[in-house]
Amino acid sequence: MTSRTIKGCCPLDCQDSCSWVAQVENGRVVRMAGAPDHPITRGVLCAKVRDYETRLDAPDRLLHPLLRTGPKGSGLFQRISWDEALSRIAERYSAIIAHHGAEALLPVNFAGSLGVVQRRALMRLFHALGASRFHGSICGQSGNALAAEGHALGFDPEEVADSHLVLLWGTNLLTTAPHSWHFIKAARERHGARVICIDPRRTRTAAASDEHLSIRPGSDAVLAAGLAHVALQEGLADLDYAKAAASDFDAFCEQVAPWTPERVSQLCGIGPNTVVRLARELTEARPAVIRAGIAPQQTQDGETFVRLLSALAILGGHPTRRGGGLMIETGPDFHEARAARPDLMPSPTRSFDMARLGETLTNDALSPPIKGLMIWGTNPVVTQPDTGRVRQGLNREDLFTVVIEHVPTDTMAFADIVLPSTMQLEHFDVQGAWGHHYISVNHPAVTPRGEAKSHGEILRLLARRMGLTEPALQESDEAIAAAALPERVELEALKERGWIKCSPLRSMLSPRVSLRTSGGVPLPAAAPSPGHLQLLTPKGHFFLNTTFADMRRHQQSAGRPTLEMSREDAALRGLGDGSMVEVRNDRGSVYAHLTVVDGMHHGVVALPGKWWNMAMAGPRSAVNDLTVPAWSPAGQPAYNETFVEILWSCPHQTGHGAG
Ligand SMILES: Nc1nc2c(c(=O)[nH]1)N[C@H]1C(S)=C(S)[C@@H](COP(=O)(O)OP(=O)(O)OC[C@H]3O[C@@H](n4cnc5c(=O)[nH]c(N)nc54)[C@H](O)[C@@H]3O)O[C@H]1N2
Ligand SMILES: Nc1nc2c(c(=O)[nH]1)N[C@H]1C(S)=C(S)[C@@H](COP(=O)(O)OP(=O)(O)OC[C@H]3O[C@@H](n4cnc5c(=O)[nH]c(N)nc54)[C@H](O)[C@@H]3O)O[C@H]1N2
Ligand code: SF4
Ligand SMILES: [Mo]
Repeated sequence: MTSRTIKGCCPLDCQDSCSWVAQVENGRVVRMAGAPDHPITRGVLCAKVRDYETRLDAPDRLLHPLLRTGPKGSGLFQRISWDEALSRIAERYSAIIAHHGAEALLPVNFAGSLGVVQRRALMRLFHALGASRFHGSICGQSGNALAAEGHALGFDPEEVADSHLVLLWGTNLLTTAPHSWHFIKAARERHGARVICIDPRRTRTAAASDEHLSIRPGSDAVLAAGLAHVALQEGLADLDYAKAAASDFDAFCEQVAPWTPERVSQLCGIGPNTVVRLARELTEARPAVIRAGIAPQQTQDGETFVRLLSALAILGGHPTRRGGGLMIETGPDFHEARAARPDLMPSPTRSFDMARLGETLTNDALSPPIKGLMIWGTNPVVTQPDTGRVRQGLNREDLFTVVIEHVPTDTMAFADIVLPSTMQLEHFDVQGAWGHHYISVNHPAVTPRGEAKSHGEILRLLARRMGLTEPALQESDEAIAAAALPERVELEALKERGWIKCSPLRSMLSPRVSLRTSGGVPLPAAAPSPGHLQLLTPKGHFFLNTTFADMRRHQQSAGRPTLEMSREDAALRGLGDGSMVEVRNDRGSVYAHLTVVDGMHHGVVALPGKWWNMAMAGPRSAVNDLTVPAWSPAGQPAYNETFVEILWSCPHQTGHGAG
């Protein structure tokens, strides 16, 4: 028996970017463990990934290229060879370019794999062809916009151990970035730091905190304005620092002046005394970290939310101390664009907001219209807002769609050609992170299952088939990965060591940022009628967005699609634990089992986990069938501004395939 251990890293869209060790015996991965000496991972993989090797041989794993044989969306395909798949793609893309120009092609990608080869390599092909591009994000786009203005949205999370107060603002860290808890625990032990969690739901993170403030969703900007009001009125703010850091400090003070604790309390559902106490704790801590999640950005006022949290961090002078400041996301010095090679574009091409795919694909006014797509690392039929319109677009007979995937997804069902992609245990890759400062390497542990190929290999094959001679389109996966490394990191050293900490250089001259919000302090979205409840769609503990929702073990761990409701709202409707309910609004309906929970803000329901339709034998449960087509000015989908009615539903009406 041969046995060896291989160093790799988790490619999923999670802030922890863990390093792992795969134990391989006789060509099979028999065990996975977190790298024991990695400062973030510390030997432990999460509840989703601890048996990641089982995904290699999942019963639904895509092993061969496929050609669609049934209507779009039906999921009917036949196996074809790579040779045929490449020829068909090359022919169709070439014909589209000949008739409509290269801008009729559009790549669509998100963060399904954070590996730079899996994520960016194929962009070289589209850039070289002169295809349309995409920008924006379905994740934290409000934060991205504020970071672009110069706001500091993160720092080395290991410094959190030196924080004296941890304010968790709309984040469920024990589910979504569980390893970050090491540093919160250390802050408690070293400095007696208090941990306060502001969340409409009593999550496992809220339960593990010292205090849970159950806030009305979307009223965070109001609360932040109230905290600033108290800090300024009581003379607690670090005025010297705030005046130096802000370009419009006086205007900001004027803006928050009307937000008295009493007024804030009426909108947020948090008592006025608590608002005052929180303001004092937050500004007096030396320092405090405001650790915010992505979910509270998911409103039409996402940018205002982030701006006000940045203002609170500045008012307390927190960024001047180790362990203090606003923390939403942070990453190592790593240059993904260099791997994507936008310089290969023959001339600047048009770009579409990736968070509005439905709109782009159904827009008759586009010239040229989008005629050819390639989708990888994202499952837009489940994760985009306005999924009805996404499906309508993907249903177009004149649209040629290639999907590269691991397993059949709701999106893959609309493909003309499907290409099987390697999983992280089967390919070489390198990645940055969005929650810490390590660059990680991933060595392949086993050879690819079936005929799966890495995206670097797909790039090289397709470029050759299309007759493209640009040398960058033939570079090896290692060369593509190396392009993203900063000058101070050698690929060979990274391959050897597994990870290298590479904090971004702190700019000595941070720009003065604007704290005043345009359009005032936004009020929370209101229900369209009294019976409606606000629907939150938080992350599931056992899924990574839509990934793993097809896996039996993960489904069993997650239970079933579940709607969380407060005791008060359930009693009002005569609903009890376990009732099958229809969650509906004028956009559609999904089904879930009700669970009555404590600590949930009244008027709010939550359906955790991105369940999808194809992976499930039962009724529809994909939440974005319900979410509103609304975006913030920067393009953040306002998933949270969705209101629904809840109806008791007879089991026989919702059996297999109903809805
Ligand atoms: N297990 C697991 N981990 C994940 C993911 C996953 O799917 N599963 N996804 C990854 C990704 S892509 C991301 S972006 C991150 C997201 O990480 P988080 O932002 O931490 O995740 P969410 O569960 O979306 O939201 C966190 C909390 O915000 C609360 N919330 C919702 N609306 C509001 C509001 O208006 N105000 C306040 N104060 N709180 C609100 C929700 O109740 C929820 O408990 O997690 C990553 N990690
Ligand atoms: N209602 C609602 N909608 C949301 C959210 C929400 O909280 N509520 N969250 C939003 C957020 S924060 C995010 S980040 C997005 C996530 O949206 P997506 O990125 O679309 O979701 P994922 O499930 O992460 O999709 C990853 C897909 O990539 C595939 N994949 C993974 N690795 C590879 C690979 O190596 N090669 C290929 N070819 N495919 C791979 C997986 O199999 C999976 O199908 O969803 C957004 N949508
Ligand atoms: S999903 Fe996150 S916590 Fe789990 S192994 Fe991957 S990086 Fe670590
Ligand atoms: Mo995300």
